[in-house]
Amino acid sequence: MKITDAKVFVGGPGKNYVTLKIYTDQGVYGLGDATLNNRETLPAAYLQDYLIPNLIGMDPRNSEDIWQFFYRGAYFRRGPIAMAAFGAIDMALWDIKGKLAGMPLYQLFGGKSRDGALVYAHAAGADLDDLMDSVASYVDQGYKAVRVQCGIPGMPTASYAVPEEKSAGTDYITDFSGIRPKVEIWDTEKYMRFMPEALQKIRDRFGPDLKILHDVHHRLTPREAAAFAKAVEPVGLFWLEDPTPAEDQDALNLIRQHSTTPIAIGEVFNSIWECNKLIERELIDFIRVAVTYAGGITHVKRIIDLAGLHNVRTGFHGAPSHSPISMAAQAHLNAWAPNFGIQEYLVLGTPECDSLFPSQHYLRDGLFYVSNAPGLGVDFDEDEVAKYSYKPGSHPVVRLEDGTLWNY
Ligand code: KDG
Ligand code: MG
Repeated sequence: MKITDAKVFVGGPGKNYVTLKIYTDQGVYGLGDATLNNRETLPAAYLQDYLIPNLIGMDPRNSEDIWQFFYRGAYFRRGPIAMAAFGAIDMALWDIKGKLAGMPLYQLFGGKSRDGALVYAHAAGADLDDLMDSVASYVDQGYKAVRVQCGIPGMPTASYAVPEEKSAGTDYITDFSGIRPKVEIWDTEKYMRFMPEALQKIRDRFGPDLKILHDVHHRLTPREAAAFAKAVEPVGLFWLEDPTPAEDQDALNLIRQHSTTPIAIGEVFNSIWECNKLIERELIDFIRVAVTYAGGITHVKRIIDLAGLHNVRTGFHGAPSHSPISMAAQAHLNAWAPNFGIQEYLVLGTPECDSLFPSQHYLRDGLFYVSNAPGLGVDFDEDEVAKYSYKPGSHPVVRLEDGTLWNY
């Protein structure tokens, strides 16, 4: 069996999804997602210029050897661009494998450990009242877990993932007005004074059963993060995400020494070599990698198994920049993984998105149910994608009030 061709498509409704389609001499094809938010053209070029010419003629069933060939063969290894490109190839090869076997992927991993997988939604508000309304709307829809982000009184601009105006919903991150970023102003003291109390008010209003998550988005120093994690202990968070920037992994020691608040990290990690210390030293409770830019199913499965040895559960990244293809790959892993924790999930199911990526996966009462179709269980309409084109966008940058550049 041989790979005869592969094509990359960039575009989608409100997102620059990077979709890879691998064709074979037996008519079976596979789909992969290489979307790297606001840098989408780079994994697309890596696939087109370097990987696809090598892929043609290979036996698609040898997904392990193909992964090793690209990873070891690149010499300059890792990084989000390369790992997203390898990730897309790997997903597509697993999709082909499942279709050849006539089985959904979770069966090839070892079968289902659960029917529905717990997901969390994103609630956000320009102020606390606005956030309460947003949380209430998700609770009414049946969500059991909600991430909460709130505008901070006195902060000169909106902060991470928070709308600038009340009732504007989640102001989601990418600014499509061009590649020059907007500037957000950050003030740690104002955040530290306001946020623990706001989280407690959310707990008081919604009761003990709602799983509440919060993303610090790398904004605190180790000492501040330790103090914050300790201050929010009475709230009983499901997790506190990215309290400090991930480069300094020893920072986590200080947080652990001072608090038992569960910690989730990993959405900016691209390989097992970036998270093995955190996992083996049991400095985190949830690993947040994504199958897209952590090298696909083959590599993320290794991370899941390592995490399982150390009581670390999964909480894969699922920001809306991931297409339904990588969300399907994660859904199969979530159905199988014995150490599954939760899945970040933003409803992608607009009519436009469903027409581009038809599937039978569904969400009910805050749980995600994976399709039983062979392979990933999601398709891709080449005629639909022709309606969209690439739109340059950017994440904001963050500065302190004196102008110092800070972590987005
Ligand atoms: O592109 C960046 C986003 O994916 C990231 O900011 C989202 O932190 C994020 C999250 O937890 O979803
Ligand atoms: Mg995050």
